[in-house]
Amino acid sequence: MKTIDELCVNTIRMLAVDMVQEANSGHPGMPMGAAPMAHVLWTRFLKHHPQNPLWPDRDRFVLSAGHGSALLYSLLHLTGYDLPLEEIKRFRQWGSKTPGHPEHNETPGVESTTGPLGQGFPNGVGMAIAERHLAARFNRPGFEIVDHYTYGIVSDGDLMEGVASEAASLAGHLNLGKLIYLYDNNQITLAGEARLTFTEEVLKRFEAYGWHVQSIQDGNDMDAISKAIAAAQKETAQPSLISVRTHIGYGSPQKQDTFEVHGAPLGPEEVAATKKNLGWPVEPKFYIPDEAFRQFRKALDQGAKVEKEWQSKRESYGKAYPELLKEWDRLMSSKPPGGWDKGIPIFSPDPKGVATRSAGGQVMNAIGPRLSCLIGGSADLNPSTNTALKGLGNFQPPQSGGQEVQGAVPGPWGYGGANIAFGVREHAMGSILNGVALHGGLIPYGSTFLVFSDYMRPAIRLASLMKLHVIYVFTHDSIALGEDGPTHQPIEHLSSLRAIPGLTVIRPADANETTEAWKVAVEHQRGPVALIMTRQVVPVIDRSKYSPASGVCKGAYILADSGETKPEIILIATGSEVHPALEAYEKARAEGIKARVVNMASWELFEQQPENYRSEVLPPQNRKRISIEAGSTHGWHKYIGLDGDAIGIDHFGASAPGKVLLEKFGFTSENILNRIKALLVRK
Ligand SMILES: Cc1ncc(C[n+]2csc(CCOP(=O)(O)OP(=O)(O)O)c2C)c(N)n1
Repeated sequence: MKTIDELCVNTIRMLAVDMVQEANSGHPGMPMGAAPMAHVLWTRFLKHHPQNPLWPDRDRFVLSAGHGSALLYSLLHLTGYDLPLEEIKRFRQWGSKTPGHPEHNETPGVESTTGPLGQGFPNGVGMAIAERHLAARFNRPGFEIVDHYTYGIVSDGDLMEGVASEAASLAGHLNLGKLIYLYDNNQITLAGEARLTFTEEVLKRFEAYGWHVQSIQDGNDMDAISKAIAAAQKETAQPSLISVRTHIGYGSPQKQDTFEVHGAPLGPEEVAATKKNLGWPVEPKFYIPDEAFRQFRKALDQGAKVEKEWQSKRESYGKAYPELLKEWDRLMSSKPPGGWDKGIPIFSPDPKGVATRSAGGQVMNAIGPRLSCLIGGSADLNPSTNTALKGLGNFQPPQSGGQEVQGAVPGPWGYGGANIAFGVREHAMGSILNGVALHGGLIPYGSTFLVFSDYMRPAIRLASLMKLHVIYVFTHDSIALGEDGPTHQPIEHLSSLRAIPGLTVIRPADANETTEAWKVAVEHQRGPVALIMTRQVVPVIDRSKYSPASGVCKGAYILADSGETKPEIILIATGSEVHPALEAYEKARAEGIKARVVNMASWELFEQQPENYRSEVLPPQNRKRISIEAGSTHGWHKYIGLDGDAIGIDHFGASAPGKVLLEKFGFTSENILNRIKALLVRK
């Protein structure tokens, strides 16, 4: 005689099996093994309301092992999210709400896009950070309007990935006690037994990170799982990892505990054998017993109840703290407050100039307090990237240290702090930023040297895919960083970031353009923005002589133009190379050459402009064009065409002072002028 819980667990299992079989594609093994822990978590602990998946104080659930999507879709359908059985039957099909891996924005209730192993883990860390930060700022005694857990299911593969280790180390340091992960310890991966590759003591490793760890030997023992989650909740100072020994493909007579069941349908015969083995009717497919359905759907009433309780708490909070509630609502609406950019710095023309990284630091510090939703930091590079928000405090566990710690940012110490010290963990930083953005209420930013954006690329890609409002500040943006040499000098990075769909890359030329770029970054809500900053000083352009910096918001604009007649040559430059381009333009003009300088700070923003604007800036008939950018020329032919010339650097840099390198590699007005002349005489 099966208990109702066992019936529910088998319902999840068999739905997943049928989904994968129907699609003839997918991963049945993980859902079959992990169904009991998922069932316990979702029906006994998870605070959620299927009819209102975005309710702000819901618990967050991340399926880090995203290949087990059939598990998540089964749970979403069964508990009453807007995911009808039709969608379950259309698993992995064109236009369905049940894509191969869970996709945020596509399926109600999917908190994060997962599938690249390891990423969901730090996403949850980001969510837990956001929760603690908002709780510290908004909760008041008796009014805990921010008070939820972040749960996840992680797999062997997740825990093998380095990004999870980085994030686990930081989560332990930060004492994120409301983060609880269940480890689907089935000891099988895609290509074989974990024994081939993964024999370390995982729990000891997590213990060393400062996690609270527990182990359950029988993955079908739901009481043990329940007790462990309850114990994890009680442990408030440490994040929790609960290892649950499961069996991949549980119930399949031929395939349980084999790697074949990880990522391939069982096949009709084995589906039938598995169903018989678990006491399940072979037909109909997608069978959901009424009793199990009713049990799962209790989530609707329970969800409505907890949300209602929260809503009334919110109302009385609003009576006691009307200003705070207004601020909370504003944050959750993801809109910057009116006049948020008041007091944003305007820089006077200055031929000596200022590095855009330090202009950026000044801008951030001017807007941070008024915005009050900016939170982030650097991967141990604050003194170089200039991204500390002074006075806004350190996001640190309250009891852990204090202002005497070197490198601490002036301001309070505790979860209310807006400065997150990520340590030397670029990859986790990127994925944690995604988690903070997914949580809602905050605009996360992260900074490092442009060359190290490679270390966080998987996270940037996912931020773009999810259209998250994340801001990256990448400094030391070219060979001009100098003596650190080619290991630190970005070459292909601008081009490779531009290749990520949905990422907006902006490379301002001077301090005032940095201000404009930040304005775009704050207001841009359709995906991440990468701000690319110089290490070296660059002149502050005299805008009485040249066009205003506000042109940056259009991506490209005519900065200088020699007269009414059409130019003979167009120089297209970005960032620090706008300055030698301007110098070359002046020299060319003095020699009677009609030139135009187009400052193309952002390809992506330019592409969004109407056709007539784009052809005004770059008239199609004008084929003599030169791009100037201290990076790979890859991609520039899109704008300079077959008849153009690209001044760039298609090899690694060298260790020498920045000025010398710029000279040696041709980023001087003299060289640009020579190239102008050469292009003009070219047939
Ligand atoms: C970053 C990344 N590398 C490789 C893969 C391909 N892949 C999908 S699942 C998997 C391993 C599966 O092992 P585990 O995480 O233990 O899941 P289980 O076999 O238990 O379902 C691999 C290598 C991936 N999804 N992401």
